[in-house]
Amino acid sequence: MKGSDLLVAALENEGVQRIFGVPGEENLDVVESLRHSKIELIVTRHEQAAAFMAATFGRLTGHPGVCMSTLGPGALNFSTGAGYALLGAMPMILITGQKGILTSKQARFQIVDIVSSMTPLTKMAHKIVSTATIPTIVREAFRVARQERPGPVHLELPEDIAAEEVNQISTVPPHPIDIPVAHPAALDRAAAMILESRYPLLMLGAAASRPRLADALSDFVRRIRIPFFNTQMGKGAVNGGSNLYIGTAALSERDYVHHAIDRADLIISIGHDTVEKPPFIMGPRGPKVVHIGYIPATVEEVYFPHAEVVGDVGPSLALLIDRLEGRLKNASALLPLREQILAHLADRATESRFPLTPQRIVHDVRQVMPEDGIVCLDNGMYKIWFARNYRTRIANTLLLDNALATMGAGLPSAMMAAMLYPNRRVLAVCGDGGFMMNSQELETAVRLGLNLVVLILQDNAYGMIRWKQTVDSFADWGLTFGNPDFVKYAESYGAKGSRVDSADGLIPALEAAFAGGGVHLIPAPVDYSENIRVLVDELRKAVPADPQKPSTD
Ligand SMILES: Cc1ncc(C[n+]2csc(CCOP(=O)(O)OP(=O)(O)O)c2C)c(N)n1
Ligand SMILES: [Mg+2]
Repeated sequence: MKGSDLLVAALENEGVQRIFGVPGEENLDVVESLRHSKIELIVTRHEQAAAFMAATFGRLTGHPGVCMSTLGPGALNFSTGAGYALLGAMPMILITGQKGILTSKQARFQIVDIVSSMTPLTKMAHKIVSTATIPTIVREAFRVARQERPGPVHLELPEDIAAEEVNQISTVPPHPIDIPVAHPAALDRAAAMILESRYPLLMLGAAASRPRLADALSDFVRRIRIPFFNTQMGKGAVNGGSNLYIGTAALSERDYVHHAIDRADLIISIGHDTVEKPPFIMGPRGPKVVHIGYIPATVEEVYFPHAEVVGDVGPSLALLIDRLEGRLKNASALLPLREQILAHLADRATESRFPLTPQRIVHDVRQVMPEDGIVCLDNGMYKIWFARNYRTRIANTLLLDNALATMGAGLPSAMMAAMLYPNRRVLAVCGDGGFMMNSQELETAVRLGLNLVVLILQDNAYGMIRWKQTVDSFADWGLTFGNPDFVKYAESYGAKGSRVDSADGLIPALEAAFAGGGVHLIPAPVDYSENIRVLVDELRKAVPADPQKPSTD
């Protein structure tokens, strides 16, 4: 047995079934050990995509996804994926190779200090210098990656340690860790504030989307009966409860959902993580906030809760609702605002203008996606529209990144979802900019035989930045580009492609693509003039910048 065999045995011991990556010569011992293992090696066409896929595996399952690269250039290509998992709280293990550490036969060729570069991008970055430590280090890496707040862990395995012969060393068996529930005093304090509140509102943040929380949170929402809104990454955290849904805070202020937020006197904020663009801005005159989370709230200029319930969120919520059920008189005080807020979101959703409006695109995608279908967004202007307007009824059915908010993750995250849920419809929605940042992974998707539809919103521009340019009164300059013929592009990969030529053409194109199976690209032209019309002009008029206290008073 050699070091790499031990590493792979330790990974098998953690239940790892797949590793994504691009090996280099420094990983060849590991590759050979994988060949004799039950773990599948899935090569991607860029390390960034491997990291996005591993992170998404962690996000959707709660178990760390694993990716592997060579030293130097390959490892540096993991940086964005590490940042994505760190800010997004996605458990992941990044394994990178390195030249031997006992001798230096190639001088400094390809050597950069990857452990140092990974240190600020991970929860832990560690160079393995002895085969004897591999079982404990791997166990510790998985423990740290999974522990709240979850995130990435980096392990560097030098090639001579990988190749070193070892006597059999046994792996460390994982055991379940049940984290503590909130303190009774914290629960009592929070319950008292909620009972006193006249206009309570629930907010579901990023950590509310942890896969293991879905049932307990859904139960809490149904029993408390206080209307809820969510942050972008808290979208789709609960199953059902849609009669209490009052909107998504895709903007920080002055959206229709802020009609309710601005009138609330208490916000019960579940799982908010301030990596997200603020869903509302706290100030001296605003509502009180009770933070409920796995970990304490970070204190920010825009977020400084008045009370906290810290501990395992599911069981803590069960204890909290026991203190509240049947005693809440004002639970639905803000519910009358719901219909009016949601009605605005339906505006122009069926308009037959072509190129398509963002509202129509969101509407049509919702028609085509079954309740359990998964939409994975890249980053661009359409993310705001999907966050505001796309309704979800099942947890984790809209995957978006409002943390690192990187372009390029839409396609790889959708590929991972399609691998995990082969019987559900999976749709990637990308801009023409973000799609091209990792479009090479179409080859991986085709090779893996995935069923996946990719909708590319074509404006021949970095649309979101162009929008910001206009909002900030800059000249419209420098942000347009050309595109390949996306249908031919798809075909050249052995995928399929079809164009949308009319407003009524999107639904049939999506339906046909899903029915046909395989990987299917659908480019659709988008009319982004709605960005200014709605998100700037209309909201400026409709939602005052400095709202007075509750008109519902
Ligand atoms: C890797 C990366 N580079 C740059 C940005 C800044 N950025 C945010 S959105 C955006 C434009 C996205 O263009 P596209 O994918 O075409 O979507 P659109 O907004 O046009 O719909 C840019 C450049 C980013 N978020 N991530
Ligand atoms: Mg674009």
